[in-house]
Amino acid sequence: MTPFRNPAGASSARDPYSHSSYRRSMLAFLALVLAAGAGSASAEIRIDNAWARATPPGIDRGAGYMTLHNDGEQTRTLTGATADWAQSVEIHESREVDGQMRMQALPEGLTLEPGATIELAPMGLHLMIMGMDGPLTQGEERSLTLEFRNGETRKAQLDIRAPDGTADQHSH
Ligand SMILES: [Cu+2]
Repeated sequence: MTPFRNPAGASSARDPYSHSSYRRSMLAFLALVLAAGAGSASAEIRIDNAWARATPPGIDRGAGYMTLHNDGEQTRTLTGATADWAQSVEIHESREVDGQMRMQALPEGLTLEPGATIELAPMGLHLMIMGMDGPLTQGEERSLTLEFRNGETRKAQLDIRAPDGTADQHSH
């Protein structure tokens, strides 16, 4: 006879729980969608021809080279890299100043506009790898994790080539 006697009480006992549970599952779903979105977005950065020169014993620095393509529609900024076999990795640029090659860090990172291709190569842009735990040996592969400003990361496999790099450099 009085089914609606206390509708507010009944609903307040039940709704907050089911509502928050719904919200929680929606948030979890959204998090999954966002995570999947970030994953596919990172595939828009393409890495080709990643390599480094072999290094002599006793030298704890090396330089990583590669070609980066931004196949996506958003600007990406490479801010640096990490490796579990080195203390730090910085983005550097070599340039000739008064007849001498000088290296300069690029703390602002390296910006890749949509559609851009940037080549990191000897005598120019490179990843300066510092505090290596041992020499780079020809024929091995070393993994670097590239870091982008939006939080994305990409793995690059450096192909370790002959110390003089001649096998891979064409004169030009
Ligand atoms: Cu350098």
